[in-house]
Amino acid sequence: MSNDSALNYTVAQGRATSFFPTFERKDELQHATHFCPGCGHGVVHKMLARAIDELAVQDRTILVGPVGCGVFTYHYFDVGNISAAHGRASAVASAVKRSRPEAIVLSYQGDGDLAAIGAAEILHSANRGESITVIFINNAVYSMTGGQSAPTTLLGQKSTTNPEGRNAIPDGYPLHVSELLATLEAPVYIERVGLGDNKQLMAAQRAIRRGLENQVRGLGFSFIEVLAPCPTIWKMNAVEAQHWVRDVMEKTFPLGVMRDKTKETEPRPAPASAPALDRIPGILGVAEADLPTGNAHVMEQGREVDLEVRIAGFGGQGVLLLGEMLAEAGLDAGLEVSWLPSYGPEMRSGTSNCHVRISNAVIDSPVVTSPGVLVAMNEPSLRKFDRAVRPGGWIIYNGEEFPADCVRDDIHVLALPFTQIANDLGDARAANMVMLGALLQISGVLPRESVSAALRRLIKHQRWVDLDEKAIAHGGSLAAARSQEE
Ligand SMILES: Cc1ncc(C[n+]2csc(CCOP(=O)(O)OP(=O)(O)O)c2C)c(N)n1
Repeated sequence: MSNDSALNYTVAQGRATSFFPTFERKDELQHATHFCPGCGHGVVHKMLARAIDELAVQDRTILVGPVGCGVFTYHYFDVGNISAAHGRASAVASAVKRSRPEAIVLSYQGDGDLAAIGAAEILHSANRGESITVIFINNAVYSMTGGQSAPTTLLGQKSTTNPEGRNAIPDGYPLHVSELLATLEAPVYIERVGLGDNKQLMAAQRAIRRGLENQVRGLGFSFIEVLAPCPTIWKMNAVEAQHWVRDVMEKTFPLGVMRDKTKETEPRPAPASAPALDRIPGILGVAEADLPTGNAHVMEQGREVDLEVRIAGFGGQGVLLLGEMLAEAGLDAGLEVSWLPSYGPEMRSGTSNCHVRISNAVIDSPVVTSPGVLVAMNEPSLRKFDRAVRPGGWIIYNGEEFPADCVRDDIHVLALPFTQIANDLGDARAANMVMLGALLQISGVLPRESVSAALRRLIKHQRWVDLDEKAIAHGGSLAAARSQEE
């Protein structure tokens, strides 16, 4: 190990402590990373790990990883790891930093992730001056998906989506993210570095360390853009790709410090903690009694409630409203609830489903994988989810006949032509409410008053309120009759 005080960095041999000793992704690859030879990600990973070690912040570092070739940060860094949805890493990092001000929070992102789908997130995170450190890997392409154009693709550079090369008209110019962010007032430190030769590598290590150091000092937003080789997609060998960074990329993206306010910036105060719940009516300027979720019909104490429901059907059948009604009624009853909608891509007639949980304990996850009750509004939805229903559970199915190959002997089934029944009551569109009535009867967890209150809150037209009340009551009696048959 040697120490060069003039450059103020340490050349360390061996594995950084903040790397895991092995990569647990594939048995035969414990000794190797998933990166291609010469990939800039691997180099930056090493620099980042070294900076974390040198600043002794491994125990309090939280790394938010991207979608892209950098997606596996959690396989390598022995720190707190979070995977963000594509483009959202800086927004996730902002939230993490606000709730854990003592943590060193890093957002690690590629140019597709940060400059394309995540352009809004990075712009606003920077503009808010969030006290996070962003490492931006600019390799001028979408690598993970096979080399499509990125916002940073150079003029003339070929890609799978632009085989003749990028043209300013109609493709626009390479996006200079560092320069763009440097027009904002809040960022404290912005630097673009490269991995094009040894001199650049040393400057990159220094910049990454500074980015972290700024956060250790409690300063605001730090951003380090790294021009990084991607030999595989660029169709070069590792040495050619490194030289391309230095000789070609750098001409479009000049290296250097674009912003340095670290000397004159005071540490940012930690964010105020969220107000106590009992202060919220005062802040909103309303009397507690007027709050919309008044828990008006609180269930009797001590009764265990744990209802997990999956509701599925075509868009337009009122699947989401059924779930919302259930959750709203649960809220009214003073219970913990979650409602998680899942839409198909089509506006109408696509599939749609939602997850609802109602419990008197805190809900850990809104995802319902093994429902106690499945409400299937059509056959495809039944076939999609029937096997997931837990033993002893119920399927409420909208159909005259329950398909023979879906029959199970460890669950209960209520199969009725609910659309026809609703039509006879006045409108086929109330089928969801007839099914809700059956579900309420079967589960028996929610007071009638809570259901009425939810109905009145969610449905605006009196004609529908009246019809839905009738439909819910009718669904309840159909289910009660079915239970007596059992
Ligand atoms: C919402 C969403 N859209 C698109 C994709 C497909 N996708 C995966 S990675 C990627 C681009 C990654 O490019 P970049 O951020 O430059 O990272 P690199 O692989 O080059 O390191 C895309 C478009 C996705 N996973 N999710």
